[in-house]
Amino acid sequence: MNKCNIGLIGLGVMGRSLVLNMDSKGFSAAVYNRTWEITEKFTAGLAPGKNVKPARSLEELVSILERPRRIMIMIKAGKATDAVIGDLAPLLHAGDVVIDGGNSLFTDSQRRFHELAKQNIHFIGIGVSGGEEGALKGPSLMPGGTEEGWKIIAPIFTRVAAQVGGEPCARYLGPDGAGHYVKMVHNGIEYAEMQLICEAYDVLAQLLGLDADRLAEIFAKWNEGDLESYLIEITAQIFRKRDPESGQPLVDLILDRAKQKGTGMWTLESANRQATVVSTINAAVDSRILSSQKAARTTASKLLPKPESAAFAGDRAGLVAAMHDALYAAKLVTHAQGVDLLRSASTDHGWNLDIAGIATIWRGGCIIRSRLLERIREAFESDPKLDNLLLAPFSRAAIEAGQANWRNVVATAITHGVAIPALSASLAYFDSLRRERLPANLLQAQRDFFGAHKYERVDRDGEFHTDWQDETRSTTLLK
Ligand code: NBP
Repeated sequence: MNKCNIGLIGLGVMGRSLVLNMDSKGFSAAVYNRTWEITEKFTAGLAPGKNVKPARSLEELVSILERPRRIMIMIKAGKATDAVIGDLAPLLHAGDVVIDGGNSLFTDSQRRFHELAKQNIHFIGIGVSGGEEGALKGPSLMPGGTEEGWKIIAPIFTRVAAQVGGEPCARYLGPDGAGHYVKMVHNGIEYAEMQLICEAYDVLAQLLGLDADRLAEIFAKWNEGDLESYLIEITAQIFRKRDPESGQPLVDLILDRAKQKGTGMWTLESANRQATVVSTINAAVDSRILSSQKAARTTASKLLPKPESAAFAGDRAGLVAAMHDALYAAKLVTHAQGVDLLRSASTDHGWNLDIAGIATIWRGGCIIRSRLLERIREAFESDPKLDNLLLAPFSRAAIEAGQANWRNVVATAITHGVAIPALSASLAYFDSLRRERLPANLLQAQRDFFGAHKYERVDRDGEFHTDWQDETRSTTLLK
């Protein structure tokens, strides 16, 4: 019997789609699922000619794979993945490759990488983005782990991935948890971009009273320009969808309570540890949390005072155009913060992440794919040491052209009491970054006042402490 090119464990929606994708590219797959009936049903339902073989046990799966074995685990992240790796590892040989495609925490991937290395088994933690359709037709793949392991699986995964401009949206990113880290930051950016779009919708709907049909037109138009992206495109489609029973726009009937699975929160936790600012992503996570507190909001909506401003009486078309520029500027800030986080983690973990390469594999297949990523790739290819994405010539030109509109949108929304946490956080980041001097001088004085934490001065070297309450005693130079 011919042995299969790859084994896949876990036949949820992602596992099934990836197997079909691999088969369509000419790779044979052996599949195993904890619940046999699911494996049986999946393989029995396949069209004739598909090169997919069912396995009833991990032992059987391992026995029908060519060597070195490539085995992809596509199940619930966390303990379930550890349990499967624990059962699988004793069945493998040195040189085999274990690939975890779940949404695993990067520190779990680091641990698994080192544990499997003791057995000379290659571990690849691969971030998979694009949902069910991406998995089926071509996802963005973010692999990290042993470089040798990647070379063994690359012939399959570079074919399975989305292709943009003849290049696969899959490339080796770095050792141990690098792939899952990049996927985590991808998801953080995804959170921020979704929130920014929701804020644009809210401002246009609340202040201009635009209905779903008009919003669909605006988003579709935006998708033809600099804002072109998967998320803007699907947003236009969402506005067009009608509830079949009532005929109303379906979006208007959806409860305003958002859920999250945790990757946004992981991004914030990591950013905190890295002392990196991801304020737009932070605002997006906060917004989901606040949205989930529906009962508290319902009570507060009846009790808290509203702003006194009258209905919006400004230039309606101007506000729509301004929102375009505000969204683009905030999108730049979101990516600048994401890049910053990737770089600081890369330095700390020794991953040597290539930002232009990451932008390249995010251009297709994934949820944050957008026209902007091509610009980001170009910017970091021409200047790999670029300090901050906002300093790239194209970013500066875009913000120069759009900053009045960005400010106008933020000011208008705030005056009228429409919350725009991500749009305003991104502007605050920009306004802080571009200031040589921030009010942290006063902050240092406060810290020194109550905690003798010392401060530095602008006019001389050293660290100083002042007795702020005693007029007779002056500043002390401490070292
Ligand atoms: P699910 O996350 O819903 O997981 C379903 C699979 O996990 C089934 O095969 C199930 O087996 C298996 N499983 C579970 Br649950 N607990 C297990 C255990 N203790 N031991 C062995 N198998 C176990 O599937 P999915 O939506 O296809 O996602 C798979 C992975 O891909 C997840 O980590 C997910 O976060 C990630 N991901 C998902 C998407 C997406 O859009 N859905 C995108 C990118 C990444 P059973 O059939 O026996 O219950």
